[in-house]
Amino acid sequence: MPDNSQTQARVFFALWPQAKSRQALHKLALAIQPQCKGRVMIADNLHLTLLFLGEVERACLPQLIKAADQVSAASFHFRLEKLAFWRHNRIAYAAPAVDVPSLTQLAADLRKQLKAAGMLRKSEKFAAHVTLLRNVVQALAPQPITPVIWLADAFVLVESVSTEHGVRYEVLHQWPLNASGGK
Ligand code: 2AM
Repeated sequence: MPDNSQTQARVFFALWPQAKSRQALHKLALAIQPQCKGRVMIADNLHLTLLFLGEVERACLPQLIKAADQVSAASFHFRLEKLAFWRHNRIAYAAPAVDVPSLTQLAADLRKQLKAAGMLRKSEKFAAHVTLLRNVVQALAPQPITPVIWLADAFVLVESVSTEHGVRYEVLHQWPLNASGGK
């Protein structure tokens, strides 16, 4: 495969958990691994994707950042309360048990701003989840978990860099979500 990494970056927007939530999620992943098998995500890589873009020209990153600058939202808390599995991509994930309007709105706003800037070709429907394990062998029944409280006080633009040791995520830009939601 040609190496386009000089000119292209594989990017996505996400929320990154704070230490306490990250540790709780990682602990959960380790606890279920013996039953479902699969590869436990590195704790530092745990995140919730708001919008996956895929490969973009590096030259377009400033434009992307400018578009996301238009998003304005207040910080909010939400709870991850269930563990579930997707068979199509063999992942185990944690997710909210009910829709979180602030989270759905944030993902929708980002999509809207990027679309308006002509930076979005197509994107999948937003499904709030945090991938805990990949290559799951045995999907378990969906189940409630001890709620993991997450404070969303910033969102980030992240580059997914492939290395010989696996994927590394590099934060390219961060947008704080302020207490009031104003700019
Ligand atoms: P996943 O964890 O459910 O695979 C970086 O790959 C992040 O972008 C992951 O959170 C991944 O979700 C998400 N993502 C969404 N759509 C993707 C796609 N088409 N290819 C790769 N990752 C995607």
